[in-house]
Amino acid sequence: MSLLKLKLEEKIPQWKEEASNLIKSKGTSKISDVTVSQTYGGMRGIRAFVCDTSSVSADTGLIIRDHPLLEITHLLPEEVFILLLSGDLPTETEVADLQEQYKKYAHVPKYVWDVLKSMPEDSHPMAMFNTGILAMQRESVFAKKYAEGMLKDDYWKYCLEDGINLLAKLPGLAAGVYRIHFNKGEPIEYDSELDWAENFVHMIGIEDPTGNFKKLMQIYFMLHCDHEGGNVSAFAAYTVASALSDPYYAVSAGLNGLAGPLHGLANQACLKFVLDVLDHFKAVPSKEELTQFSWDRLNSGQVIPGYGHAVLRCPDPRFTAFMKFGKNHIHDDDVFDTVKLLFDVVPPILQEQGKAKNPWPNVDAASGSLLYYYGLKEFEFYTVLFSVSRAMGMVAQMVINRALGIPITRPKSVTYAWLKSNT
Ligand code: HAX
Repeated sequence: MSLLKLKLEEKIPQWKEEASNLIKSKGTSKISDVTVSQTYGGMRGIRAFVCDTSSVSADTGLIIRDHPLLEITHLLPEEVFILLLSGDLPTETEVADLQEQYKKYAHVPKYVWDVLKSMPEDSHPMAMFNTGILAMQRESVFAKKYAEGMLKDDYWKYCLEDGINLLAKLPGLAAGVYRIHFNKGEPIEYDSELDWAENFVHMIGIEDPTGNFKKLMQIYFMLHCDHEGGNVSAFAAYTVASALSDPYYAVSAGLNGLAGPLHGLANQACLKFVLDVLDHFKAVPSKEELTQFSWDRLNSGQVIPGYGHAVLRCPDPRFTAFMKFGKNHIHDDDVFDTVKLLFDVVPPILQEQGKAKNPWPNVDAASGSLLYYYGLKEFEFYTVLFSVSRAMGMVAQMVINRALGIPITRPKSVTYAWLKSNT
């Protein structure tokens, strides 16, 4: 049995007891009121369910299990997954144990490549990635055990088994999507000497003479891992998993949400915007030129990708971490220099325009420029990388929810007529 599973076996009874005591003592206490505007406004700000893996505060951003993100950016993705799930910073032995599990399950079955190769050439990499995940749904142990009549107390165990099995394959699946979609040759097999993120760099087949691309991918996969429970992808996965759809279905559902331009797809839009700027000016523009360019874009009714957020009201710490990486490793690069200039120019413009509640950059404003620098230039692919990482948060959340016995999601909708006569 994996060390992570053993650790959860110890912790889950305590988590269940805490939740049950809280429901007994404070079950009728109110934590939110709902206004008419919220019913028409994306349910923004309504406190309606629990997510313990991470939280996002308006002025700090992402906090993973009580650790503000900027204090733990050194963690490997494997370490952050254990932290998300268990609440503990892992020991070296626990990390090595998870890495062994990943190696055991890393091979992507050939039928997945056959399916992906048969898709039309203009299929989006996100559609291919999600198709790959759905094609593997037949591997779900959770679904098999459910059909055999597993006990409710065992749901989380098979959810975890599927989750680890799936996470193990995601770097390979992502790299394979890249190679097939962009005609880079056959998918490359996993190397058992490398860790999860290093393997992605190995399997995508892009040269990394300095080793810095591997470092970037370690931090990239770490930073995107989770963003509490109410964002589109996490909430979609939460809802689908609550129907006891297995992790393959539920992660895929979440990632279909991540594929939206207001959510994860913004990172491809963001780099495209930066490249459009460079294409327009044929060089890094002056501050005045970029200011005018940004106003023109806003005035034409388009958003500035990579800026704004539904919850944050400060520069996203994930952006800050990427900028730090870029400033340490990248010098004299037009794309990264434009990203830096945008950070000077865009917030005051959005403040002056007065529409966006948050004028600051989000996670997507810088990440693409770093990938581009290391040779991953096909920005249509970027959301797939976001997905590889975000699947960790989704899996962690669904394991905990099954452990706590969270029932099927079913909020109540109301009609316009009901609102008119009841408010
Ligand atoms: N550029 C221009 N206008 C913006 C803006 C931006 N970057 N951000 C917000 N606004 C506008 C909104 O479009 C909205 O305008 P309307 O009233 O005309 O509809 C107004 O400001 C109020 O919006 P808000 O309340 O501040 O923002 P929302 O919570 O509705 O939306 C978004 C949050 C992230 C979707 C939004 O800021 C946006 O579209 N940003 C650009 C796209 C982007 O970067 N998305 C990635 C977000 C991070 C993420 O989830 N990654 O996965």
